[in-house]
Amino acid sequence: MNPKDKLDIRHILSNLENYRPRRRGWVWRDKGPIELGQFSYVQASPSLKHFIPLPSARNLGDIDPQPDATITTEIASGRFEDDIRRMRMAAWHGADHIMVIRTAGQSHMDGLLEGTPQGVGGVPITRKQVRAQRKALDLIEDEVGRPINYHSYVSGVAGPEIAVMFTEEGVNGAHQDPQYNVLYRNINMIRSFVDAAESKKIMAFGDMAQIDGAHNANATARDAWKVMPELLVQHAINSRMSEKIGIKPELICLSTVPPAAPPSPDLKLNLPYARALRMFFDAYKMRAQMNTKYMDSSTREATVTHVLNLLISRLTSADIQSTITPDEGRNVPWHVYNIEALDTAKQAMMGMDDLMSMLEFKKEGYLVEKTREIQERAILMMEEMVELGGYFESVEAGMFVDSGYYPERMGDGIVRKMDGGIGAGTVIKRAEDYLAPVTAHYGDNHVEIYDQTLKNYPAALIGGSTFENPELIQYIDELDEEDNVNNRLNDNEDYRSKPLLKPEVQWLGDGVITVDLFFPCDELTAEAAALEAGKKLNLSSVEVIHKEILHPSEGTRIQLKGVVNFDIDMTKLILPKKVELLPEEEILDYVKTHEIKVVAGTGGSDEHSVGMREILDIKHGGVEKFGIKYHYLGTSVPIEKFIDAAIETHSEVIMISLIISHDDVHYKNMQKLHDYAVEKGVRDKLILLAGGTQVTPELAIKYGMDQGFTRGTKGRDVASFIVKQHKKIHES
Ligand code: Z97
Repeated sequence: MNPKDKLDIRHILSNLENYRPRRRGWVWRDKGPIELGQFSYVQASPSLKHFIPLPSARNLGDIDPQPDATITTEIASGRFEDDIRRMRMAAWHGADHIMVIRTAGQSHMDGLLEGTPQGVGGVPITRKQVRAQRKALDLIEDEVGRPINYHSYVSGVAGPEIAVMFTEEGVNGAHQDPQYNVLYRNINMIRSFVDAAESKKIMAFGDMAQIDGAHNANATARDAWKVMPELLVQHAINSRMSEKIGIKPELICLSTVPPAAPPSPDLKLNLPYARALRMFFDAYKMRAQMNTKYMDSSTREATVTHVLNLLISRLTSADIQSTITPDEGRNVPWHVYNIEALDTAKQAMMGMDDLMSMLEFKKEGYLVEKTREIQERAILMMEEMVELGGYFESVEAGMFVDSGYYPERMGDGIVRKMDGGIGAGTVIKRAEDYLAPVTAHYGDNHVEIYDQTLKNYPAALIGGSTFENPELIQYIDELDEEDNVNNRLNDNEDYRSKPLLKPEVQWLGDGVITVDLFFPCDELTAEAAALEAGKKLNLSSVEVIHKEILHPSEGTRIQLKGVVNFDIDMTKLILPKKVELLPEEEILDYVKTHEIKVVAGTGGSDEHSVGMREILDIKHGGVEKFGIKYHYLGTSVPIEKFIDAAIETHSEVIMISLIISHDDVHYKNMQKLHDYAVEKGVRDKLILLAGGTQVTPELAIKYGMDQGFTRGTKGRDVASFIVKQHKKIHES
């Protein structure tokens, strides 16, 4: 794939019936110290072939250090074809674990779905959808130069069928936890555990990483921090079962969620819990994710909680770092928020690189005592379960997701009956001569009755199953004539094949935009005013997605979403010309023979000098590097002084830095500079340049400058312009 070309979804879909995945199994990142730019990193992984670095990397040689932990992004747009584009963006930002959330309630569907229907809150997981996404990821992993793990769910009444399909299609990881079925989907417990045994056996064969479902107790419990002992119990049940069935311990991942979030004392609650967990489950891997319970509609708040969670991940060495989109609380996870969450993880993790070489945990006191207390409570709970007769009896007794802090019990736990729930009574005992001639089958398959030598390979009786002979796989393209990807692609084809653009948050051509507003009034009035503003802006489907009271009467912030009804014709856009820079040698040669002097400083009452120094100093590749001499006037320099100093020092160039943009003071000062130069009769002899993060070059020119320079400017950009302009003045 060429980074300049869009990923062609029709190409992905073509000949899909014959596509075979390249590999089975999960891949961990290459880990180890790396040297990058001017820095050394310890908890790191090699850089990608193609990447988008953090914005500030601009000042650090555009490096993009990758953490050692696998980084997950969860995608849930409901249209798999749009998810694919998001996956590519996510991979460039550092995701190597793509979790596809499935459509609401797929757990209750008793069999495989086929085709590519649109989903709600996720995509219906089908063979065609999985194959298309794996094929796209195969291209994407080549592009970024790192394996990408593809992941979804092996839960619900179709668990074993899905596990088989995932193994056939090269899915690399899956959630599998029978307790999830029992507690949250009311699927019969006996059926769930039998299905889990079968599913886990298949996942072990496919070398898939398994993530458990304990995080759901955190999201469900009334006081999430009180279920800490129970979470240890849930992890123990699922991981031990998986290990006994044959999943390698290094592929058994505990889904850990910090049970609390600010304004609770976050670390005091979450750190002992994380420690308790890691000490008990040392042999397994930790997959850390955020607690969705505390994700409201503020992306800012979610991001801070995420960073605190990332601190715990670094303090306790998480193996997989999940990133839930910070807009999860609005239930509208859009492209940009996946990327924001990935960048948050990358930024925080690399910012905290090698933290534990500088710190150590106290050997006594609160952390040790609290950790032990949580562990003791978990063991007590296990003991009571054994006394009651086991897991099934304990669920019947409502021991799970009770809002008491065990052994305290509030009597509000989830109660399920052994003979109740979806699929009750569907498990039957295997007959004496039962045989399933398939690979990776759980339990006694009685193969020896048929062939003594094939105990570990019953599928040989039929010449191999689909795991060995993928040509036996039945590929079904579409079942629904209306609800399928072909129709969706035809509907928005204009945005693929014509030069048309529409703003988008998740689906091609969805036309959704968000508007950030502030109204100087109370919350109710502000909300109504925002909806009215949406109408006046000609938006349809207007909705308030977030509000924040800044003060009960002084003001409210509103975030609004709405749909626009226009297209943008790309052919009619006037694109700013890309400025061709002079080669460095040419600039150097010119300055050698033509002395160029600059007067520079930050103007008005502006004290921000860092950006300006970067453009001036040789150290940062500033204009000085090209032989240009400068006279630095300092900060908060009165505008007139620039002109007077230029006259005095016989300088032909003025570089004024203007960062403060409040009330457009930066443009007002540019105009003042120009006017004063005119007044002094020197305007045509001077090159006036203004720079600053809020400077728009076109506007700078409008306000009397020869050129404006904005964020991202390097010394060479300015030196190149000066030389070109100097030539013009002296040649004319
Ligand atoms: C996550 N952030 O990490 P259905 N099986 C398990 C699950 O946890 C889930 C499903 C199946 C979250 C994502 C919550 N998890 C969402 C162990 C859902 C989903 O919706 O019941 O069909 O399957 O996974």
